[in-house]
Amino acid sequence: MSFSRRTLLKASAASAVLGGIAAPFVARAQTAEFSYKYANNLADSHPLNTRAKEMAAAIKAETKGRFDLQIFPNNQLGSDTDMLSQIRSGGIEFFTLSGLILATLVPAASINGIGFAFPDYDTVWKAMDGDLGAYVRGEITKANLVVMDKIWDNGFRQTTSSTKPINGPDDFKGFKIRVPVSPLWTSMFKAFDASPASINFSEVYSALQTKIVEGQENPLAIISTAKLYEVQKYCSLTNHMWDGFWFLANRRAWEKVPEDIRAIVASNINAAALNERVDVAKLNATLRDELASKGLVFNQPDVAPFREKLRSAGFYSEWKGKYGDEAWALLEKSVGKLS
Ligand code: X2X
Repeated sequence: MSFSRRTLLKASAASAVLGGIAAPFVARAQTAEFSYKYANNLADSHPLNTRAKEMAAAIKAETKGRFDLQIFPNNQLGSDTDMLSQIRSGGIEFFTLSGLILATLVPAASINGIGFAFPDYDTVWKAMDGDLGAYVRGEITKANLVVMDKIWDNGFRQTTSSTKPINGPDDFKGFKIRVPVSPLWTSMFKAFDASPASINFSEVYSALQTKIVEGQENPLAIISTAKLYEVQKYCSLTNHMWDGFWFLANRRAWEKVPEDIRAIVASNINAAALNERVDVAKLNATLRDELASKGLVFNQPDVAPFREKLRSAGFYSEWKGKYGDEAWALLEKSVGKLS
């Protein structure tokens, strides 16, 4: 037994004897009543993690130290695939995951990622804070996970490459592109006749560096914070989908927490999501110049031919069939007719 552990045991033995004098202070300084892990796949410098740190401090203060949220950024606890199984088993208590990847468990959760569906952020937040988001959260709840009300922003996704810019759908033909582990992503790039490879984000930098793939697609905030510009040459502003992170909790762990503390935790998480959305939108709007100065070559293709290619490949009708009429109607109510 180590010295410090022995000392601690002595202190707690003393606390049992002394009742309420000096020892309770020792006990409280050691551990919070709830020490919960929150894991994610993003760099420490991404606004999701900056806001999460702020949120964890607020939760600690408002619960008077009873709830300690420990953040594990940057795939420290494994890939998205690993973390999804850990949140289900209770190995981690909280996890933010793209709805498109969550769709490996909850098929409806990828619906916001349908290619070229959302024209802008106003439409995104109206849908995700409205009926469409409520529908998806209902499906997530049925899969026995807890999900917070507000989805966090990942952003509109752009395409990067080490070989060539993407000017139109034909440039995707045979293009070796990394996509996250998600049926919708694979289906969409197959519809472009690209050659998509499912790779967890934890492996993306090295997959690009070693040229296992030519390109990948992500919002500018990630291209910047994960330093993907170091291993990519071109950035084509394809804006091909909007992606967000659902803030998930393990149900058993969540239900163990008394309701008053749960309310504090949930309201701080949802408030942080709203702040993070502002940060990410700002970054995605301003990073182009900064990334260009680091050597990325930008182009802005017309999106109409990409959309037409997806339509003629049967992409929209295929996915309408998969999601079903109810979900598809909610999507089209927000974004207009797609198929
Ligand atoms: O894996 C990705 O590309 C990322 C970081 O954007 C997601 O989590 C979907």
